[in-house]
Amino acid sequence: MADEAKKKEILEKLKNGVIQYDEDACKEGAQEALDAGLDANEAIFDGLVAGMEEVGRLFEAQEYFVPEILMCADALYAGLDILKPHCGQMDLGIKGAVVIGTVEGDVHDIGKNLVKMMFDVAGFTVYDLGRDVPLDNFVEEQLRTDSDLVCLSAMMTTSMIGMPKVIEKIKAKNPNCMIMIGGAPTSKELADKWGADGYAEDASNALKEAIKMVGFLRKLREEKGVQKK
Ligand code: B12
Repeated sequence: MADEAKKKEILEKLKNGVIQYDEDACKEGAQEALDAGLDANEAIFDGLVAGMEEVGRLFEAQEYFVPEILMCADALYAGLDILKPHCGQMDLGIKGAVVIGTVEGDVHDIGKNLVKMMFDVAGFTVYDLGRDVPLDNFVEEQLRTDSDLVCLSAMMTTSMIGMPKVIEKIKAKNPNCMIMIGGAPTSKELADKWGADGYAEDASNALKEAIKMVGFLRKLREEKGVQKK
């Protein structure tokens, strides 16, 4: 385990690597984190993601524009590629199947990919539709895979309005599947209003929520004596 000063230095390197869109610094920082025995999850969220939070502030202050942010995202992904395989598997007792994607009109996928990563780490089966996903594809993929959950991500107020449409269609076709939404403009209030079964503000809470939801579904199926396909 890294000492506190070394740990702080590595997390700063990862954070600044994203802010300064320096892919090499992110790759180096990621490798240093692993070599120093830092928890990969911590390096991702307290290093790389903390950097992207600052990038968001720079964008709002109009100091950064889309080209810079694209390079920041590339730098984040360069570090993530190295750290992700080292996020230890967890056995939390429940493993579900999830369809996940970012809704139509929205290409933001960093948050969605972090949520997916948490599901992978917990041993869930994940069907990732990617980003800018046509709304009907969520419905079709849920029916094809008979997944327990569908997770919808949106990062823009203009794209999140697709969510209630998907929720309505899935509920009409398969009321036995649960839907969770997330992404910066969404909220628990919107989830309730749109008839989603869950909401989480970040990736680790998304996993906690998902485990509760899958547990609930399993219990319900047992009570009704329903077999999953
Ligand atoms: C990176 C970024 C981009 C990158 C995306 C790269 C990529 N591969 O994702 C690029 C440059 C492509 C981009 C483009 C645009 N962007 Co942009 N972008 C951002 C930025 C700076 C960071 C987003 C991010 O990755 N955050 C880090 C991750 C880790 O956080 P997160 O996404 O919130 O995810 C966490 C939670 O929300 C949650 N979560 C996420 N999904 C889900 C799903 C479920 C089911 C659950 C439970 C939880 C969950 O868990 C995640 C991890 O903990 C934000 C600013 C901000 N403050 O958010 C703007 C922002 C989202 N973008 C914005 C805009 C306007 C645009 C553009 C229209 C700009 C333009 N003029 O072209 C385009 C849109 C293109 C499109 N059609 O989608 C606005 C949206 C405003 C709004 N409210 O509608 C923001 C908020 C900036 C701003 N303040 O104006 N952007």
